[in-house]
Amino acid sequence: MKNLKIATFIIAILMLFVQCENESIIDTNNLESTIPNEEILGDKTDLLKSVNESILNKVYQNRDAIEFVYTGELCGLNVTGMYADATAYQSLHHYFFNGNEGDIISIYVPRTTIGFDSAFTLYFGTVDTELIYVTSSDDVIADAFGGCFSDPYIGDFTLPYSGTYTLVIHEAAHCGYPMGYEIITTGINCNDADFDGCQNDEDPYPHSIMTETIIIDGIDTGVENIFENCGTMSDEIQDIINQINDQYTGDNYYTLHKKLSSEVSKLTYYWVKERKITRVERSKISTAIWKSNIPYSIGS
Ligand SMILES: [Ca+2]
Ligand SMILES: [Ca+2]
Repeated sequence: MKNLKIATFIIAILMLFVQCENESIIDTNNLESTIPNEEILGDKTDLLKSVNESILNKVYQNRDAIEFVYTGELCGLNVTGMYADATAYQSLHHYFFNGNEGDIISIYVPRTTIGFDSAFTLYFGTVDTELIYVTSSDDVIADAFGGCFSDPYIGDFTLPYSGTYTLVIHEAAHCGYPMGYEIITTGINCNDADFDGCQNDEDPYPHSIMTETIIIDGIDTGVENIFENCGTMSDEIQDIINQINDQYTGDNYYTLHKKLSSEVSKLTYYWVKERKITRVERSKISTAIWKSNIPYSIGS
C-alpha cells in the first residue's frame, strides 16, 4: 500500500513535468518549416560570409533600393519583432540607441520562433548617415526551442564612440519562417541626450553645445569651449542669445544687439576673473558677438 502511494506520487510529479514541457512546445507549423542542422549544407563560416556579403553588403551598397527606416529605439525595455516571410530582407529591421564612449552594454537577441537563426550586427551611425561596422554576434547562447544553431549575445561590450548606434537584426543560416526575436539589452541609457554623462533631468543643459571652440552665429572665436558642470561656455552664451532673441520685435535690433554685447561682456568678465579665458580670448568673443547678426527671428 505504501509502495502504491509512493508510485502514485511519482506518477503525479511526472505528469506535472510533462505538462510543463508541453506548455513550452511551440506550434507545429514552425516545427515543420524548420530544417534540421544536419541538412544545412556547407560550413557555417562560409554561410555567414555569404550571408554577410550577399545580403548585408548588397543591401547597404544598394541603399536606394532599400527603405532605410528604424523599426524602433532600444531604450532599456525589451523589444520583440518578427520577419514574417521571404520578403524580410527588403526591409531589414534596424534599431537605434544613443551611447557614450566607454559605456558597457550587453545585447541578447533570443529567437521567439524555432525557425529563426537570429544574428545581429552593430554599427555606429544612423540609417541616414554612414554606418561604421562595430561588432556582430551569431551563435553564443543555445536557443530555448532546440532549433538550428544558437542565439547571438554580446556581454560587457565597451562602446567605442559617443553618438547613435544602429543594430540590425538578421539571420545567419536560413532555418524557416516566421523569424521572431526579442532584443534584451543592459547598459543602454536613453536619458542623456547630449552624451555628457549627466542625466537629462539633472542636466541644466540637456542639449549642450559640444563644439571644440566657441562659435557665435557661425563665427569661430577659436576660444576653447570649456565643459563644466554638465554645460559648456557656448551653452551659457546661447542662453543669453535666446533671451535676446525672445525680446526681438523686428524694430529693436540695435538696442538688443548692444544689450547682447553688454550681457556677454559681463559673463566673459567673470571667465577672465576665474582664469578660464585670457583677456585676448575675451576680446575675440566680444568681436564675434559684435559681428554677429543677433538678434534675429527664425525665417527672417
Ligand atoms: Ca546630458
Ligand atoms: Ca549638458
